[in-house]
Amino acid sequence: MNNENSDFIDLDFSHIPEEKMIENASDFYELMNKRRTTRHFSKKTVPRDLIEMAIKTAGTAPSGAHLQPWTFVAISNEELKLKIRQAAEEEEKKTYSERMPEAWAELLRPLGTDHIKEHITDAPWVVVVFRQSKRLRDNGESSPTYYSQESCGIAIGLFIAAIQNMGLTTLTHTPSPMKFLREILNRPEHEHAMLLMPVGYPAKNAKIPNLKRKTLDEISEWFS
Ligand code: IYR
Repeated sequence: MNNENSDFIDLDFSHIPEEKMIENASDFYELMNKRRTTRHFSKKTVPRDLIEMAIKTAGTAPSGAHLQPWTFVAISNEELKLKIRQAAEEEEKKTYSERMPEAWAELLRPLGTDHIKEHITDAPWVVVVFRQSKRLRDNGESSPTYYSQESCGIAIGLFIAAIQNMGLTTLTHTPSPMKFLREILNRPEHEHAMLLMPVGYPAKNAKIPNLKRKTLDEISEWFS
């Protein structure tokens, strides 16, 4: 291994007995299998500390060349949430009524989605993830980042798991196109909004579509 230019330290790794691994794995699966996406959020407030922990957890994700090409923007300000909702609904109205081909629309009908985005103003927090397509060097010039889509995707997965683990819920909303988020949230040109996640408690009578997940057999192939 070429580590001439590197600073290496010992890996801190705890070995767990196999029975305990199985128990942990099963508990974690049960927790994640309970996760569902609801569009119905309560207005009950959530302490900022919890959102900070979820963002810190997301920030532990591996990333291309360890560039950590993400910015998480957390919003609880009511006026700003309303501004974002109005801009998202304006775009989504065009998407649902004009831009969405029938092959796409037919899949969304059973999920009950539409251009009305109450969750953006109902949820106490909205977290917008920006992907950094470039990095700014110390000399002020910019260079590319690598695998930023993959890196941000992994970080978002960890964020969702952290939210589930702390007993809250979130929704992965993709208003399209989402350029308006960069403008409203005042982010630089090289940052691209990837996903908007309302975070909070589900509403009392929150509903979800009656969906089934694919089985292990359906999602895997094995060569052993
Ligand atoms: N971006 C829209 C439409 C939408 C697209 C897919 I694919 C979904 O699974 C759900 C919604 C929206 O967020 O409503």
